[in-house]
Amino acid sequence: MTDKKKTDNIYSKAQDHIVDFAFDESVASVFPDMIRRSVPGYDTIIPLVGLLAGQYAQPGSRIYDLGCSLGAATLSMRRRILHEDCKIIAVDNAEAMTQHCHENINKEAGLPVEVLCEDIRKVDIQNASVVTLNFTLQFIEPGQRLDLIKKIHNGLNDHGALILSEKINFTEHDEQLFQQNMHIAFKKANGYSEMEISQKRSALENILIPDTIEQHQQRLKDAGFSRVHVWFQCFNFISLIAFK
Ligand code: GEK
Repeated sequence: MTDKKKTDNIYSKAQDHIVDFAFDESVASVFPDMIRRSVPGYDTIIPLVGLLAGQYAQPGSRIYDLGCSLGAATLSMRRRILHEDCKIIAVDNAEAMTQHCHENINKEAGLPVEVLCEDIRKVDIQNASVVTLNFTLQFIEPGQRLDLIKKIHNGLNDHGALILSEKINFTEHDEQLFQQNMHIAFKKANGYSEMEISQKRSALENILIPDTIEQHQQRLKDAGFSRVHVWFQCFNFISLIAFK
């Protein structure tokens, strides 16, 4: 069972070789602590994703949470969607994540939720009114991102919404430096040491590849979305909503 109080100290000891970050059991078991202390605004974004989903969910449709991890966004959306004939599909390709996600979903009642341990690039999307990619697209190979966004666009009903949260880069050097430094300050203020921050940065280097806001906006337009709004930003973390 996921212990919400379990502290992330994965990178607290010096490591000879930093292996690429993996979403395994050691990460899944400390994930709520890790993401809250690492992603500025995460604790605000989660309930607001539920609020947005409640606003845009259409009766009789499907709601997708792609890269669901332990199901935080799924649970938040389930609490806010009032159409009883909606169904949520929560997908993650890390088995450790989906196992904990199942347990979390079963702890409370609500709309039916199907948890799939699958690659989101392979999952079939149809009759969707809301699709959430909450800090997941950044882990997809950059060359494959447009195809995934196009697939989501195709699977959305008219006026359906994609909620896309990401870590971002900035084109302007001084802004990049400022936002990056504030992110590091945020992690230090949350108790991570210099060594933990730098070892985690090395482990994520080839795995988490941020785009700029402009790249996201362009890609969403290229995939066919008609309107794109930035609804949240905290340092180098943003969330967008795009409408079909
Ligand atoms: C939250 N949304 O708490 N297919 C399926 N899942 C994937 C893939 C893929 N190709 N690539 C990565 N993942 C969550 C947080 S975490 C963000 C999302 C973070 C999954 C991966 O296994 C992990 O669980 C998730 O995407 C990213 O709102 O760790 O910074």
